[in-house]
Parts: sequence; structure tokens; C-alpha cells
Amino acid sequence: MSSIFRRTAGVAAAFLITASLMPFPVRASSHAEAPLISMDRFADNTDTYAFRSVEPGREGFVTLIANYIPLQEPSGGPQWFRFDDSVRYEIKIDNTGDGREDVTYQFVFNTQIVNGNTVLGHSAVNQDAVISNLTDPDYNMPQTYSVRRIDGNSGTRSLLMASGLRTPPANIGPRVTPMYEDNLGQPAVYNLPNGGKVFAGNRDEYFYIDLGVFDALNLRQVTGDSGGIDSTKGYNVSSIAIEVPISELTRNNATPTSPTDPNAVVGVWATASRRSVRVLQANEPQKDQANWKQVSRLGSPLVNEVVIPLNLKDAFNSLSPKDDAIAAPYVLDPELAKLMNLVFGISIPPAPRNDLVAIFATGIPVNAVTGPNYTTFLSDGTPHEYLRLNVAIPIMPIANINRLGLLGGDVAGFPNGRRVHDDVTDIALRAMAGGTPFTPSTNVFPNNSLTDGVSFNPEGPLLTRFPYLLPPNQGNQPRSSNQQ
Ligand SMILES: [Ca+2]
Ligand SMILES: [Ca+2]
Ligand SMILES: [Ca+2]
Repeated sequence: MSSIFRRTAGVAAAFLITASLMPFPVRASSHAEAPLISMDRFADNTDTYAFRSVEPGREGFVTLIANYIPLQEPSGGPQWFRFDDSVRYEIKIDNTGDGREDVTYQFVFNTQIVNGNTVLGHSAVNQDAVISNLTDPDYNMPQTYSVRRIDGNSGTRSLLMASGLRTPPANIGPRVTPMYEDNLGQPAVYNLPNGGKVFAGNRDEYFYIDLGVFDALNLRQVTGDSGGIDSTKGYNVSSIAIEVPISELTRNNATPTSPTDPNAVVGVWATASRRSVRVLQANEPQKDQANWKQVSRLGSPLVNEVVIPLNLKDAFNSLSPKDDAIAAPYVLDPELAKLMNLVFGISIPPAPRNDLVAIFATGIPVNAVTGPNYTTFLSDGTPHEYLRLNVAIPIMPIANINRLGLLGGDVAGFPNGRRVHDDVTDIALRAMAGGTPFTPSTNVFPNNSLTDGVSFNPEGPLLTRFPYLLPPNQGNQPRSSNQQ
């Protein structure tokens, strides 16, 4: 576990007194001070999505999705994956442009045990060993959660939107969890008092990418839509999805009708936080105490992976977007662009890369490419890294969505928010190489055609209804038996 946890074999009270007397108690730990999120998978953000709901009849709503806990092997039981009861999972909205959250949706989980006298755990033979609905007694470790809306505009006003909502069990296999989506997946979509919906649970990892890209851009296919290998095929992820009325997100609590409305753009990011002290004592349950500390954060995809340098990556995870000026130099002169020049032998735009600052940190202005709308934010003049969603840009029907978003002429997609459909790897490669209309001299082949050769999710297209993400891959069919 990460360094934020200080451990003691002694008595808790004695430990706390000792800690309070030390001027820098965290540095007294034998670990690095920054949280190492790669060692703390249950608090690790994987992807954040924000888009106007594409389900018919839901035009007045925005869907926000925060995924956590990467690369889950579907057969990874018998405990399987569930949210961490000691983590505070949050989706945050900035609607004033200062990098501070104005609206927060907070999710806190609680796992119960129906029968502790059983060998398996997640499921049990409490009745007939088949989990046929969410309240089935054979679902032996049901996890429930609460949803809270915190309104930053009104100080810390907090509204409990829902509580006691059951997450579905893992998709264990056809014997224990038959007809998974009908019996357990869709029934775990709950209506909220504001007219929206919420879901939390395992889902297929829809994000597709050839991770060979991290082998010094060792792409199997540099241009073209196929030839890569989807490294996440068959894995699951833990998803929190919430659908809320547009008017609940905007600064003036209205639903803007024009994309040039100054209230039309909202910033979106997701975080995970832990309490800063963990106490482990013999014969006592683990106790987490003291202040909450953010250990993971995700707005735009791939920023911390490919833009932020190693010695800032942990700090970046702990920062609020209001403090992102520290990362600006790395966006203005990114190392990855130099690597592209080295590996591909292509010309890249010289620093300062104001094109990348616009895409990731200040918003894309209205121009000949974007038409009368885009994501220029009511900025305070400093960079804030998060998704920027213009909630007044018309929805693109699912059948017409272009996976390249704005670069494919589909202004409803990334970097206008992020839809699950969007091929952000290809978009980010091209943006980094300057292969976009914002840098005309490098908007040439191959810069504007770079790809990882994976252009769709091999598990199939998204659902056409909330929560859009596909049901989780089942554990009785291990990922290793399911490869091409
Ligand atoms: Ca704000
Ligand atoms: Ca997948
Ligand atoms: Ca791709």
C-alpha cells in the first residue's frame, strides 16, 4: 500500500501522541512522501468521461463516468473486485474557470457480510448458490453505496441524493450469475430524485489501446485503423456512472441553448481520496483516521502518463486543477514530441506548444475548425487540466459518432468532454505530433494519421442506454482463454 499509510505495531493512542509531537510526521515514514498510486490499485482512476446523454429522450442530461481499479482479470476470485470501503470516490465540476470544484458528486461504499461461516466469500451457498437478483441471499458480500452532492457555491452544503444502493456482484459465471445483465446489471441502475440515474459496479473495460505505445512508441501500425493489439481486451474495470440534469452543473443553474453562452462550458475531473492515517493493531479491525487526502485524479486521458515527468507524477495526482501551473512547462515543451521526432523522424512543432495548452489546459477557442462553438473557458488565465464539456453543443446520434471527435469533424466529441466512443489514443498521438489544424505546418502525413492500430473495442459496441458500458466479462471464461 502507498506511503500515505503509516503503520504501527504499537498501541494506537501512543502512536498518535508521538506523531503529533513530530514537526513533519509524514517524513518520518520510511516511504516517499508522495502517494504511489500504482501500488494502490483500488484508488486508481483509469478513465473519466463526460458527455451529453446519447440515449433517446435524455437530451437534457449529462452522463459522467469515473472508472477505477485497472486491468481486472474477470476470473480474479473468489473475492473478486469491488470498490474500496475506505476510499472516497468523487466526480468534480468547475463551472467558474478557477480550477476549484463548484459541484462534487461523492460516492462512499460499504460492504456487508451475509454469512461469515462460508468458504467462498463474494458468493455463498446460503440458499441455492445462484445469485438471481440483487437481494438474493447467495450474494454473500453485497456492497452498497451512498451518493452525495456537495455544492461548493454554498460553502459545504451537502445533499444526500441516495443511500443503500446495491452494487451488482461480479460476473462470476453462468452457474452463479446467470443472465447477468438482465438479473443484476440493469437492476443496479437507480433513478435519482433529480430525474437522473446512477450505477456503480464492474463493467467491461471499453478503453482500447495498444500499450506497445509505451515501449518507446513501438507501434505495430503507425498509420491505418488496424494492425494493433488491444491490450485491455477481456479485462474489467470498476465504473461509477451518474446522469444529472444539465442545469445541475452550470454556473447559473440554467440549461444553455447556445454554445456561445458563457455558462455553457463545465470542467470535469474525478478523484480518489484516503484518510491520511491507517492504524493496524493486533486483534482489532483496521482503522482509517484523520484528514482525507487526494491520492488519484484524472481529467483528460493520458496526460499524467505521457506529459507529466516522473518526479511530478505523484504530486500531480494529489493536486487540484487550481494548482496546475506547476505542470505547464511540460505541456509547453513535451518530451513525447521529442521522442516522436526521434523514433518516427518527423518534424514536430517547436516549443512553446500553445496548441497543446489549449487542448489540455485552457480550452479550444472558436475558430474556422470548430465553427461557432467550442470549449474556451471563462479562464482565470492559468492552466487547469480537466475535461471541458460544452453542454450546448448538439448531441451526435450514436450511429454518426466519429471516433476521432473534433479531428474527425464531430464537434460533439473529445476534446469537447469525452465520450466512451472516442479514440483518445489516436487523437492524443496526432495532437502531440502537431497533426491538427491548430498547427498547419505539421498537419501533414504521417503526423495527422498516427494511430496505435486499434480503433474499436473488441468486446462490442456500447449499450445504447445508461450506463452505456458493456456488462463485465465473466469469470468462468478467463481472459487468457479469450485471446485472438
Ligand atoms: Ca470553480
Ligand atoms: Ca474491452
Ligand atoms: Ca486507436
